[in-house]
Amino acid sequence: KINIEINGEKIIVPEGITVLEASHELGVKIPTLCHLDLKDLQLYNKTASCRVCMVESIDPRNDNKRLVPSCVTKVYEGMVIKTDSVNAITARRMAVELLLSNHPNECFTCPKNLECELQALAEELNVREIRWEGERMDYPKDVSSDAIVKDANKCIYCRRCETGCNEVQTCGILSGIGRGFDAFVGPAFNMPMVETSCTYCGQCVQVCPTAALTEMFHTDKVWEALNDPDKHVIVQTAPAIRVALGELFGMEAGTIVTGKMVSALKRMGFDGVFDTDFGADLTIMEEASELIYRLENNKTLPILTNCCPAWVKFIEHQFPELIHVPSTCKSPHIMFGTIAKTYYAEKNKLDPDNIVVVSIMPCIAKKAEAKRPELTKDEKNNVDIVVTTRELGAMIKEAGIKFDALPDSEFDSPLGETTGASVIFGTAGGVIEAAVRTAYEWMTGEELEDVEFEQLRGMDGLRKASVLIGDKELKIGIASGLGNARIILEEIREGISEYDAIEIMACPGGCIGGGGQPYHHGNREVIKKRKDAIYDEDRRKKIRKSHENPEIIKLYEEYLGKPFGEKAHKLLHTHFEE
Ligand code: HC0
Ligand code: SF4
Repeated sequence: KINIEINGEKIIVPEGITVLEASHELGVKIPTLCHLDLKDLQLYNKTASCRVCMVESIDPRNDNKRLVPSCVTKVYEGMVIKTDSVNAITARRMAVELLLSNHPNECFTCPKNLECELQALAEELNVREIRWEGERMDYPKDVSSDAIVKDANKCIYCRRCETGCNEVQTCGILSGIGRGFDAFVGPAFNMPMVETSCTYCGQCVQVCPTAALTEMFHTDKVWEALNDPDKHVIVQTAPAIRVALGELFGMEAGTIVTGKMVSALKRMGFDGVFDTDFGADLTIMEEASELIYRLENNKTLPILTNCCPAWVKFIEHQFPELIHVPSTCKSPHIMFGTIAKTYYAEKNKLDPDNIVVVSIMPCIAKKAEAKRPELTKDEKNNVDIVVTTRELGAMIKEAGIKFDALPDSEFDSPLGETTGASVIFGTAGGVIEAAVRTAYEWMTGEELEDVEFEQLRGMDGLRKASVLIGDKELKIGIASGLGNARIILEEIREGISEYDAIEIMACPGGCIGGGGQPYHHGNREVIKKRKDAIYDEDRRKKIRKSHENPEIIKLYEEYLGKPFGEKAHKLLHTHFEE
C-alpha cells in the first residue's frame, strides 16, 4: 500500500494501480475515451491514444508538474495528483477539441446521435468552440457488406475496434491505416469489408465510441412492409432482446420487458408477433436428435452448435477443413422463417410470397446470414428483414410509443409458444443446457427433475463441464468470443479434443453481448445483469424443456413427422457452402 494525494485528499491505495484506478477509489471521475477495461469480455484497450484522461501530476520531491495520461500512469509513494487544475481541465478539453476539428459536423443525423461517447465528452468537458477549423478527412462510406457500415471519417483512432477484433475475436480484420492526418482504422489496403474475412460479429461496432462502425440500417424496409396492404408481416424476437431492449428506454440492464416488447410490436402493426424461442425449441428437437444419432452411430464428435452465424463464418474462413463438424441444423430464426413460410402459411391459407418475416436480433451477423446462398437458392429467402435491438428501439421511438407505459401482452400462437429451455439460448452455455435437458430424457427415458445445470453456467469465456446422462458422461465445452472458439477448434484440428459436444457463440457472453444490442459503453456490469435476467425468465416459465412445448409437438404431429426425419431434414437442416 502507498500514500498518495488526489485533489488535496490523502488516500492509501494498492501499489501498482494507475492514477485512473486510484481516482475511482476516491470517487473522482476522470473522463476516458479510448480506454476499456472489461474483464468479463476479456477486452482491455490501453493504448492511451486519445489523451482525454490527462491529469496533472506533481512530484513532491521537486515540485515538478507534468501532464500525464491517467489510464497508464502508475501511482508512486507520495505522488500528488490534480484532476481539477486549470492545466488538467484545459488539456482534456483541448484533446476533445482537436478530435472534433477533424470530425464531421453531423450530430443531428448521425446514427450515434445521443449515444456517441465523443459527443458526450464535448458536453461533459464544456467544449463550446472548435478553434482549429480546417481540412477534414473525406473517405467514402463502406456499405459493401449490407451488414456493417464503416465511415472512416468518424474514426478517432482510439483502436478499441482493433483490440476487439484482433485480441478478443482473433479475426485480424482491423488495423491502423495511413499516417498522420489521414490515419484511420480499417481492413488491410482499405479493402471493402465484404472482401475481408469479417464475420460480422459486430464486436467492433459494440465498442466503437463514435459512428465509425455501425450496423447497416434496415428499419425503412420494415416500415415499407408494414404499410403494404398486400403483405402479411410477422415478426420474431430473439431470446436476448427481452433483457436488453429496456435499456434504450432508460431502464436498468437486465430489466425483463418481454410483455412490453410484444405490446410495442403489436402497436406497430405486425400481423403476428412471434418468438424466435419457438425456433430455438425446434432447433433443440433436431440438434438433440443429431447429437444422439452421432453418439449412437460413432459419427463425427464433438458436435458443434452452429446457430451463431458469425461463428459459422469464422470456421469457414479460419478452419475450412473442419466444416463437416458443426451440426447441420439451421439456426433458430432461420428455422422459424422456414416454418412461417410453409406450415404457418398453409395453416392460415396464406401465399408464402406475401409473407414478410422480420427478425429482431441482438446480432449484426444475422443480417448477412439471412442472405446466405444456401439458405436462399432453392426457396424464397426464409427471413426477409433483420433488424437489431437498437433498430427496434429506434422504431418504437419513431412510432411515438411510450414504451415504459405499455401494458404487457402475450406472443401470438402458435409460433409464440415457448419454453424456459429456449430463452436460455440468449446467454453463453444456454444452447447446450437446453440440448442436455432434452437429450437426458430421450437417452435415459427418465424424467429430469432438476433442469438447472449450474456447471454449464458462468461468465468465463471458455468453460468445460461434464454431465452424467445415465451411465454416459457427456463432456461439454462452451466458448464465447471467437478467440476462445479458436482454442477449441485448434484442439479438434490436432485431434486432442476431449469433448462430445461444444457450444460456440461469437460474442463474449453469448447473444446478450451481441453487436446489435444496446451499447454497453464499457460498463462491465451490463452483460452480467442481462445474463441473470435470462435465467430468471427461464425460472418463470411453466414448461422448461423444448420437447414438452405443446405447439412443437403439434408441429411434428401435423406437419414434420419425426424429429431428424426426412421432412425435417429437408426443411430444417443445411450444408454450408462457401
Ligand atoms: Fe441468439 Fe439464436 S440465441 S443466435 O444467441 O441459437 O442473435 O438472442 O436469436 O437464431 O434462438 C442471436 C439470441 C438468437 C438464433 C436463437 C440461436
Ligand atoms: Fe472484426 Fe467482428 Fe468487426 Fe468483423 S465484425 S471487423 S470480425 S470485430
